[in-house]
Amino acid sequence: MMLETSTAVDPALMEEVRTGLQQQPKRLSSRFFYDAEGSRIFQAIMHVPDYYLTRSEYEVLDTCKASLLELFAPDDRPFELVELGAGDGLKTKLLLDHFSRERADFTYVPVDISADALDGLVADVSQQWPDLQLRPRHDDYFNALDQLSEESDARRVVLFLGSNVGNFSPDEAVGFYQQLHDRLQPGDLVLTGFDLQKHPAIIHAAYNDREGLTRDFNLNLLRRINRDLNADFDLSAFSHYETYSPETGEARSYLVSEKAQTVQIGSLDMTVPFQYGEIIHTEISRKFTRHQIEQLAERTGFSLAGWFTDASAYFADVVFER
Ligand code: AVI
Repeated sequence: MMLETSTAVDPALMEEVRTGLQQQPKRLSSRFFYDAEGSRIFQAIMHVPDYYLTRSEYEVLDTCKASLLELFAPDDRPFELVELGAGDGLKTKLLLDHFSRERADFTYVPVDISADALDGLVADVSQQWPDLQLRPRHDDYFNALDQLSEESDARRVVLFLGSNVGNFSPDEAVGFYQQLHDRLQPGDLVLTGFDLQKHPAIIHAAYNDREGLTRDFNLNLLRRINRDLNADFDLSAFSHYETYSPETGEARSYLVSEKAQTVQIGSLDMTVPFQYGEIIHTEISRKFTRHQIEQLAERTGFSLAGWFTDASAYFADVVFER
């Protein structure tokens, strides 16, 4: 996930709203969930009991941190730990803490397009581990990787945690790993957090939490559009609706119009009609089988170098080798 906290209007958001609300069915990408308020709600979601993903991945990393270090640094070779997305604190810190205690020779390179998210993380990490080598990159993921390859020949270990890969369509996921493959050297590694397919009721509950935080997270997208694009969405006239299909492994989030209504988007000079019950599709959160993960590695030129799960096998952290 890339966090955005700037208040300037994002031209990509304008384009997304202009095109997405003219499509049938209407759609808006979950990429735009993460303004300052959306990022705050997502941090809270990670702690609600129904949202098992963060807890499960924490368990995986905690139980497997020693094996991960052996994979990352055989013979104590130096490595660069490049984290895509500035990290959500606890999970990354668990690894930084273990690697530092073991005196591993590594540089931590958090990459994010949000300067705010990066600054917060850097302040925090340098306070907790003053001796850690830290090289933050305020950049797009792939630009940052391009530059890294020109700067050093240490082994790169790329972290892409939190099931962020689940928010890609299957084609986007293949494109993402192909781009990583192009930028890495033979022997470099990628550690990805994948949410696994499991009892559908458990997955469904994670996106319909009893606290209603996922609903607030989804509706916040309309609040953002009201603020950034001078629109007049009535948030009380839209509801959160979630489906999970155990056949496709896709959890899908929608906003549903609770009445026939018309919304004005001032900055785009646009009027958007909604029928009663009409949807805006906002997010896909894909859940994977081991076979699908193996196929993804194979199709994008990686081999599977490590497979780690929690005791319930809800979540897998998987190491691909270039
Ligand atoms: C960031 N991403 C992996 C989360 C997910 O589970 O798809 C975002 C989220 N959406 C609803 N709850 C959390």
